[in-house]
Amino acid sequence: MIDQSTICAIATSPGVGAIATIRLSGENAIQIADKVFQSPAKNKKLADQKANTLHVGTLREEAEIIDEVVAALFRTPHSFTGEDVVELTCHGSVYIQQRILELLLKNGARMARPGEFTQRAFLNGKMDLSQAEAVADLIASSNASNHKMALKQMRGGFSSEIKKLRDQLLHFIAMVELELDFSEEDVEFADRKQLVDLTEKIEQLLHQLASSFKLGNVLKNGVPVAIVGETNVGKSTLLNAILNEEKAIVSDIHGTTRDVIEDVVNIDGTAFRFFDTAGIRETVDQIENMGIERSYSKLEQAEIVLLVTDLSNPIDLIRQRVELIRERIQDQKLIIIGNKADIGGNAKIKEMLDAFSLGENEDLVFISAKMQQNLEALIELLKENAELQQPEGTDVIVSNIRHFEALTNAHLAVARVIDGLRNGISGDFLAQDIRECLHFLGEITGEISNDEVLGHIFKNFCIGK
Ligand SMILES: Nc1nc2c(ncn2[C@@H]2O[C@H](COP(=O)(O)OP(=O)(O)OP(=O)(O)O)[C@@H](O)[C@H]2O)c(=O)[nH]1
Ligand SMILES: [Mg+2]
Repeated sequence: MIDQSTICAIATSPGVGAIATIRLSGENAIQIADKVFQSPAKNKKLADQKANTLHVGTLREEAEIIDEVVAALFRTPHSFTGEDVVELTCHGSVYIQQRILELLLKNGARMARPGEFTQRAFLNGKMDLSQAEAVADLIASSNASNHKMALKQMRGGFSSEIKKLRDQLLHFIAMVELELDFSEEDVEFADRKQLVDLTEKIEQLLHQLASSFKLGNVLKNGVPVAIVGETNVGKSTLLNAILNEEKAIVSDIHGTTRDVIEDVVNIDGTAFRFFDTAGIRETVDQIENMGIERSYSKLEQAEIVLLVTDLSNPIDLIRQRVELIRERIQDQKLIIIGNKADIGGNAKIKEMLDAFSLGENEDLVFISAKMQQNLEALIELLKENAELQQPEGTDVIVSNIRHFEALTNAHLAVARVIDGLRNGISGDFLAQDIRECLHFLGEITGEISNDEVLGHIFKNFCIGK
């Protein structure tokens, strides 16, 4: 049952602004607005006005004028929530915003819960679940690429493909189930050849979508960059220099950083997530060893590894450290950094250039993290290596972990269907596998959902959205 009560909330960001918007949605939205809104033309009521119109007027509590406002009027079903909606745009003082909210509450509205406007939009069929989730992503988007991705998803790019597949499968399950009803007669309504073709097509698409998640995750959370190396080489100094703040503790004591420290930086529209890790060395300290384990696991999860070395160390030691990390690198980009160039001197740089022949996926750069020298060269390398490859075959990118899990489950189920078809399993088993596949696909768009899942999704919204 959809809650019909009229809800209200400040929809613009909290605090003082030039203007602010208060949203009112529900069965009595227009009547409630009429109780407090007065047009300069006496007797003009919002209730008598056409949809999608703007009206200037005052908001009053009894005789007192609270503010001059613009009321935007939307009527069901043509509004964001699908209900009657009035948006009151007032002057942005916090006092005015609060007074208007109180006034609306007094006149019969109630405060909206986080995400309740979007939840109603979903429940009223204005958007499917993956689109509703994209609204949250869109609001949270902090750089050009995840803005684009969220916008595309909100406009339905992602779910329309899923829906199409699901409809085709629904057609087949109806046929297969019909066969079961006529099981004595040994008929085949569902053309097995066509079913094989369809499921193989679905399998391929699900595979592509699921594999786009790696990219989607990067777009949403930033390109993961691990800063690793020996103790005291200047990893934390480098993190601070990139972030331009004293985020991590720096000291000349070996083993200063014990746990992973992370932060996101936006560089020319691409988000990078940096992980400063515990320095790697032989130690009997249990806590430090746990930290070192984490350093290795961050290295494995990263797309780009910054291996920091200290130019004031003997070249043999540096080489040994580099080899240690190289062994752990799989397909990550490795950028070897000769740090402390300010005290290492040119002779050491030359020595290091001679000592390393770089692999295809490797680079070498010399900097001084402390003096902030040549950081631009490092940033350039980061940018070059963050150019993301769009997975082939689909321009849709999955960025939501819930979708990824449902896609993976659907993928497993469709693989079982294909297997079953190849081995000629009986119709009832086939139907069961198809049902399962349908279930997981439906979870993504919200055709199959439960209150727990919905509650979880919408509670992450902010109030007013
Ligand atoms: N001269 C010079 N000193 C540096 C540079 N970068 C870092 N240092 C110094 O090196 C010491 C260690 O720096 P940290 O950033 O704490 O090193 P770390 O790699 O994070 O060390 P652990 O956390 O112990 O693994 C500090 O005294 C820094 O001031 C540099 O570019 N030049
Ligand atoms: Mg450190």
